[in-house]
Amino acid sequence: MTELILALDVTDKKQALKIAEACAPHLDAIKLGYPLILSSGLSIAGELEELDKPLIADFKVADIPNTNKLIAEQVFDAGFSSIICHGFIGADAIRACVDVAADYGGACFVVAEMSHPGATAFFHGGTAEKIAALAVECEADGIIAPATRPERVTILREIVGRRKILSPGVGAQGGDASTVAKLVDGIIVGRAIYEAKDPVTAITEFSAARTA
Ligand code: O7E
Repeated sequence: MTELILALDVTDKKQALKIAEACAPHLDAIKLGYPLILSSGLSIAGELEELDKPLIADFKVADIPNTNKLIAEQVFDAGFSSIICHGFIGADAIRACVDVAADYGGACFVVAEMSHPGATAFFHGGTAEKIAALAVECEADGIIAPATRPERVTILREIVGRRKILSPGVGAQGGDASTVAKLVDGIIVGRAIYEAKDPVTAITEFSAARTA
């Protein structure tokens, strides 16, 4: 079954913890990124650990290998089980994240193509395909590919084979959950869940789409 991952981009810590607690039983993982971590601190990961759900650190790491290594160590020390890095940074910088993830028994996902309209300016024309191939070469656990462009996910799937594809862009950005769920290993949903009047009901709808 395709995993359902909540993008917890809520900047009020209390609100974030409340939503996470209500939603956790219906989720496969929770993704935290700059919005919540900059407002609440990295220690929010420790507070979410008791929900017993894998935590994905979405810092889209994109620095030199040594800096990436230092960032990844902080992330895994804080209790995350996965890290996301950009792919355009090249093999050595990706490997720095992959290696730290492996040392901690965690996972590293590489952004191959982004979901927003402006992403086509740089990711199209062969770049996303190159990044996907690089992710495989670097033995990353998987890639990030856009739910807003299922036809691109299909192309990237041919490159990464059985490696995982996690896909953001469902809901608020227009991606259709049932279409993309057939193509990927995990859909990432943010606003359509955390801004819903009843987030748990919203999750139920996305869960149903996964099996449709
Ligand atoms: O549009 P939403 O509210 O459903 O949120 C989508 C989340 O996925 C949000 O955290 C955003 O930063 C992230 N995301 C994209 O929307 N598009 C991308 O191309 C990549 C990501 C992302 O999460 O990258 C790493 C997984």
